[in-house]
Amino acid sequence: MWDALWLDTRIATMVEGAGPYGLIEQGALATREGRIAWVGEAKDLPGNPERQAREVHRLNGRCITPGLIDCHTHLVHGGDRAREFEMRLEGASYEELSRAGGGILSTVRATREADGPTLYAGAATRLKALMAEGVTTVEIKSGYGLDRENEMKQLRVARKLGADFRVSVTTSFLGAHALPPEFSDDADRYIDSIVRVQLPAVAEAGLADAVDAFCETIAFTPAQIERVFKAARALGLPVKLHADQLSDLGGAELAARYGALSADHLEYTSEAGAAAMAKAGTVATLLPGAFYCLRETKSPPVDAFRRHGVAMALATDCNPGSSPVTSILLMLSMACTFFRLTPEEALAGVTRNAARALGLADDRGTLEAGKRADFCVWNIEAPAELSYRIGSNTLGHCIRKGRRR
Ligand code: DI6
Ligand code: FE
Repeated sequence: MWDALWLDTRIATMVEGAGPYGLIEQGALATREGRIAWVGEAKDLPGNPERQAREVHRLNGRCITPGLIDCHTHLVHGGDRAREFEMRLEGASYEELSRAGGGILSTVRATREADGPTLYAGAATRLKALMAEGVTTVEIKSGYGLDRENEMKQLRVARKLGADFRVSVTTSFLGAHALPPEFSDDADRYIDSIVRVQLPAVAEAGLADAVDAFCETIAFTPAQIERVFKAARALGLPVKLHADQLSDLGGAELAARYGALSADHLEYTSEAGAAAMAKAGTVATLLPGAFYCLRETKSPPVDAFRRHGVAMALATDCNPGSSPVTSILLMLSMACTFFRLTPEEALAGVTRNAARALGLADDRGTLEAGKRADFCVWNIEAPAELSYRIGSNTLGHCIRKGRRR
């Protein structure tokens, strides 16, 4: 006996190689104990639906997709950067503001000043906005504390959000995000503190599921990041990288060399970088919100990713500086319009490939028997509408671990 069965629905399973969207036109999906027990054509159901499940839901042809996964956010942070937004409109560049001690460091000041409950309240508001559009799994980075105590404060808030809300939270330790002022220009000494002090404490407390870093002229060099990645590897933690966002420092190649789950941004990634990522199975996470806010004109090399077979994920990069975005659906639209992704690629980017970018592909990201019963019921008839519409939230409701949220 199944716990519940959904009928009269078009199911975008997003299973790779199963045709466009892995679509099942007259679909049926059954759950048991929080997992998908059966999914397929309704006509192939093994018996009378009403006798097979305790509850039967008929959806009138509405679409089901996997629960959406936002695989790159900086959701937990203090303050905002609305003033910086005004300054950028008056002509200052993101890099200039950063070099003048604004940018990431202004959020570091605000995050250090904020206590846990304050950080929690701000992040909870943003999390609810993501959940309202069908997000069932979200990654949250640290990176605005930049010392042991404050990085751990951010990560604890992220864990608490995952415990309190009906959403799965994965965390990434991003100590190598910016150089904090107390290390005045001695980046190598700061990297020492990451590998000797911050990372061991974070790992010991079980606060990080992955380790991330920012490889950029305004952040850290590949050599510095290698030290962080080696330390992560020694602790058994997978790595990710903010790579090639503003310039090509070989970030994609660096991420690939360390078998990174994902390399993110990638506007300036070369063909060789794409090839290296393909070989390593590193996912390309595209962040159209940051591209849009920084008025970037160089698109990530989507054609090269396709040719080499690099899986592409999409995320909000929700952060107070370069991407104050809390709409995952808007990212689908922007990825199609700015980067020329197909609506199918865009949806794969927030489901199957986002799961891969978090190392969760065995458990989530597609609708298949055995995977977690996280899915969305949409008030749409065709999955392309998720990318096509702008500013309309067509979510009907969301099922997480088999239960309506
Ligand atoms: N790239 C980003 O998009 C965020 N961090 C990073 O390395 C932006 C962070 C910020 O501006 O606060
Ligand atoms: Fe980011």
